[in-house]
Amino acid sequence: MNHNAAVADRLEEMAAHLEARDVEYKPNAYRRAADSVRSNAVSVDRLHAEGGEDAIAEIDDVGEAIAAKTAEYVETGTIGELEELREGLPVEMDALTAVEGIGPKTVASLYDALGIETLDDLEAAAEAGEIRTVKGFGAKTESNILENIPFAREARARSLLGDARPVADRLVAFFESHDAVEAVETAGSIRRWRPTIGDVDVLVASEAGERVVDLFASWEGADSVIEAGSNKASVRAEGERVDLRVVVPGEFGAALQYFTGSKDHNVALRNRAIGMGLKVNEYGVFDVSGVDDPDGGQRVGDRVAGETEADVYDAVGLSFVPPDLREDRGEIERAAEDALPTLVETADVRGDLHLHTTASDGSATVEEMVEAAAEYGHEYVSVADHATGPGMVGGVGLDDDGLLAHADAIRAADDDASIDVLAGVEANVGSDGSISVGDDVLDALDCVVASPHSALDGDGTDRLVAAAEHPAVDILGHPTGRLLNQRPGHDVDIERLAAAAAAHGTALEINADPRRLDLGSRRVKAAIEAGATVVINTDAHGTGAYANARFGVHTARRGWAEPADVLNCRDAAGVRAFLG
Ligand code: DGT
Ligand code: CA
Ligand code: CA
Ligand code: ZN
Repeated sequence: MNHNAAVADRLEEMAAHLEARDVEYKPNAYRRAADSVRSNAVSVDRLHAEGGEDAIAEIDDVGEAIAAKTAEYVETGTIGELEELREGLPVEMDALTAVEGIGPKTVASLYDALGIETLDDLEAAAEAGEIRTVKGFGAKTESNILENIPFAREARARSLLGDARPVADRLVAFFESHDAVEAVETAGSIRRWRPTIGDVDVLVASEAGERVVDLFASWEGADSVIEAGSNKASVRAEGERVDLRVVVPGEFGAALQYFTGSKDHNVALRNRAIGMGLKVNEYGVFDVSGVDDPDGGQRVGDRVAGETEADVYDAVGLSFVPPDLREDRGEIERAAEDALPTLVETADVRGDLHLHTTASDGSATVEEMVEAAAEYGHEYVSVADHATGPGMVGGVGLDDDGLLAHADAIRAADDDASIDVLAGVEANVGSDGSISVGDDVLDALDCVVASPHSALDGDGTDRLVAAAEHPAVDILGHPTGRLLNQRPGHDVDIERLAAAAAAHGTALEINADPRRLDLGSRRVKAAIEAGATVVINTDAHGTGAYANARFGVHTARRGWAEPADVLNCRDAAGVRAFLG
């Protein structure tokens, strides 16, 4: 069993309940612990079995108290304190806080005043005009809530790539270690690295379908079996639905191509094949030019490909299309000309220009973050702690004097470090596009990230263009401000923004935090076509977060980015030249 996700979900729920009851500091500690537990490579179950609470407390950001609660969950399946909090506020916290504009404190107010426990309750109260009667709420808030409920409902049906991907990775590793399995690959949206995932698809090549299905059902990661047949099965694992299909090795390539999708990509591929007298399906590519009824069966005509995916693409006259590109955004035409981009890879990324430390809301010191970056393999980092300004709440963020003092500390750390350490900042972009840090301070820093943190609805183009044009701004951080499954963020005329960014030497961030992935891939593609440079930053708030770079890299790949389009694929000298 691996209960990391279950524990993380519960720690987050505890954070929300504590926040709802106005407890200070603890909520953030619980959230940081939740992040660390979720991404920890070793299961809390194994740590507990091998070393009890002490071993669990070795996880970053997990102190004694949280380790004890984690152990309690592993032993009993519940956390007593959470049960008490739930009794005091018996609401569907997750569902309600999924509505944009509703945080834990609002949930508590609405429960206390109107007894709202569920999304349905919330909707009914908003429709009946009851919410505006609660102190602190108005008609405008009420109509916003009503408007945002459908988005929240829809979002809850899909999980974040960052949550689903580790489950898929563990399952693939599990199958790789078994003799009955000749090959195993992810398929579907998880293989295409979509930012949200409906279900996790995994494909196995084997002559022994039933044995593989049995293995799957006995996998320690599986919490329950949803259905199981002779060559396919579905389980629930860490909250994700996982679909397995087993095919014979000779048809693995065709099946992998088919089940990777996307549907639109496959339709375009099949239509191209039909024009060539070929039929493509999950069993292979068939020459049906001499066949009277090509639809007369699944395996009609002469089979010309199917064992590998590359053969399938080759048979229809295409170069191999990386899964990230299979969204029917022009990749078939480009593959026909053998002119697909050479996509950026995780190994091409040489540094990170947006990370936080204990000087703002990070969980590690400058020295710890630098050491972890060096261990991860980075050649340089830029420390970009928050500046005060619009959107910074709870006293997070440094003022101008604080930033200058912090820059001195960062440069001192640079003197002792094996990698290049730049002194930076994450400044706030006001709703008018102004930057929340004095110009003289900006000029004294090596790398200025400017990000919007407030008023993130409506069209943000003017605001973002103004920030991109500011002479001291080097990077526009998480430009739209979207939070996946939570809020859509700004609309933006990406061509106009990209043109301004290109003209003023400002890079557009692909924020690799799996809750953001902002810019998203369509905008990345448009921005690059308009001549902009992008940068893949993790926005790390702890030492474990550098590994999130892969989510940003795949977002870049889905946006057709080559290494030359990505600022942090350059060496330190190249980056410094860009920063000017
Ligand atoms: P998801 O799970 O909603 O994030 O998205 P996918 O793309 O993983 O979709 P899923 O799990 O329903 O199916 C996996 C792949 O299998 C999909 O990308 C294409 C293929 N596929 C499944 N059902 C159909 C179908 O009815 N028609 C076609 N053309 N392809 C299908
Ligand atoms: Ca799927
Ligand atoms: Ca599926
Ligand atoms: Zn930010």
